[in-house]
Amino acid sequence: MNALLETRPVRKTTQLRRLLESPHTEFILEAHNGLSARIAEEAGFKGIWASGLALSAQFGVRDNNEASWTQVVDMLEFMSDATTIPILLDGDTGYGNFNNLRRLVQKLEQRGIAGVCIEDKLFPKTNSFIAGERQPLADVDEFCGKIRAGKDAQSDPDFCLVARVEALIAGWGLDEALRRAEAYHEAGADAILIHSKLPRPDEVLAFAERWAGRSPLVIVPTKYYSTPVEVFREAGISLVIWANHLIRAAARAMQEVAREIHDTASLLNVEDRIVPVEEIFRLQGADELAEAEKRYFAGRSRHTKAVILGASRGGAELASLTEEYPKVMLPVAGKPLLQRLVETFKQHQVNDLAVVTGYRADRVQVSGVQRIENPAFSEHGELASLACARGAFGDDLVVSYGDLLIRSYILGDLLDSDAPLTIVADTELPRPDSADWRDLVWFEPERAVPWGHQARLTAVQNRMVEQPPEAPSGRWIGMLRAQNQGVAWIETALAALERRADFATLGLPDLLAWILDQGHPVRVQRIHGHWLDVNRAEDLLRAADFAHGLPAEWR
Ligand code: SPV
Ligand code: MG
Repeated sequence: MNALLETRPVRKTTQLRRLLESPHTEFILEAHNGLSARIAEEAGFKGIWASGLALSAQFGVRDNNEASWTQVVDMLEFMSDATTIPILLDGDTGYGNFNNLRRLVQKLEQRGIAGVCIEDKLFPKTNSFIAGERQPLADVDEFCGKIRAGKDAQSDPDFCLVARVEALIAGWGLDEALRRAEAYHEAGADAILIHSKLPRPDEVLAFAERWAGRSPLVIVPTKYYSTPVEVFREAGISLVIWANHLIRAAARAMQEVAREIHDTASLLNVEDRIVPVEEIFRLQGADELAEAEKRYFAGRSRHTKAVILGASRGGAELASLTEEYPKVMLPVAGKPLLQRLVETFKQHQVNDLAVVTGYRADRVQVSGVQRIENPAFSEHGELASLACARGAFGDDLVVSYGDLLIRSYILGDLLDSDAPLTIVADTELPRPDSADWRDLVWFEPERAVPWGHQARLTAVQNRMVEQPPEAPSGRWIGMLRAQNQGVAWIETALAALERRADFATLGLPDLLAWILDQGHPVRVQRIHGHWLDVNRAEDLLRAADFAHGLPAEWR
């Protein structure tokens, strides 16, 4: 069939049949587990030899049918799942008589294995390179019955059964090898594997000449490896099996690295010789899972980042407490404020956290949080600190003042918002003569449901100087969430405001005001208490009560 006309992926059985029947000499490589199978495919091989030697070796047992056939088949399933190329199983003697082979063929088909090779020895077999001449051969008629049973058991017409002739290995000579091959061919084998343990290909080439293309011929040049493949091509060999080279490569690499780590008690010498863990992730297909999570697992796959502003020392009222520490590291009931906020984020699976530091940056120590320094914090307002954290923005971002304590549901609701930009505002207003009379917001119900929690921001002010025509609707608590275009609005606003001469004096409300001016909708998530910030020494006591869950008067 013309490959260009094929729309569906070619079945693995068909791929293997094509390799065997190809007019060219083809090559397949040994693999022994899912990872090595994928590596073989990535290297460009069109097929895999599931070697009995290598499979038993990776289990740490001998090539004497010590691993059960179901253990082999379980491993084959991982290998098949990890690859798109056909796998030819080295099925030893078929793990029993004709009946065992029938069941094996059915199970192999069910697990996506394209073919099986069986050898004319007796169960339990021994590797051909271990005293091969002493190994008994199967009775030809019995072996032919096994072949016929295997062929009758397959349901996919392209599943391949390769009959392996061990007569040369056992020292029975060329004529016996040919007699057996002819019988197996007659019994229905799709190909003949002629095996030899000589360091030169002579007997295999002699066999090929006399076989004269009666059926595809397969060889395993482990011992006569120095033969140029051109020789095999000229001899009309259909399939060459590189039968054990990944397990041997892995063993050497593991021995060297294990010894090095043990002897030096250090990883320094090995790090550059081994693949990075990211390469392991790639081989495992981690990217595909990340893509699938986007498609199928929307809620959980959200990757929200958070930027916490913690550069300032805190106001004059905290001066005596903040000689050594910035405000965010002040202890509340024995734990720094920032630590409490970080734990709230982590409760909601927001684990990608950055804190902008400035004053006593060295004292900001909270594990699992990236620190971004704003060296000019003393001349700068919060907006400049936010600009320092630009590199930590993703397409889903929470920005928060660092001195906040909130009940966890507030962040949970914020993370549920589907608006591009959402701020949290308390509808309870501070006293106009207090230091908290700032970050004031005006909003109106977003939908015609006056009792709903969602509202639409209409105005925002850093600090109100004049009495406004309308009383503020609430106070922004200093936490916002932006998603996708909302993050773009913030980035654009930062870029525009940075050009202003007074940039250093601006706060986050100025950013929100700029975004509102552009006509972008900003959602307000309304709350009523359940949070506090720390501006004065007595706030720390209230914060301790809050942290302990005591029903305190917070404002
Ligand atoms: C295997 O790879 O397990 C084989 C080939 O059977 S050989 O080890 O050369 O016999
Ligand atoms: Mg084998």
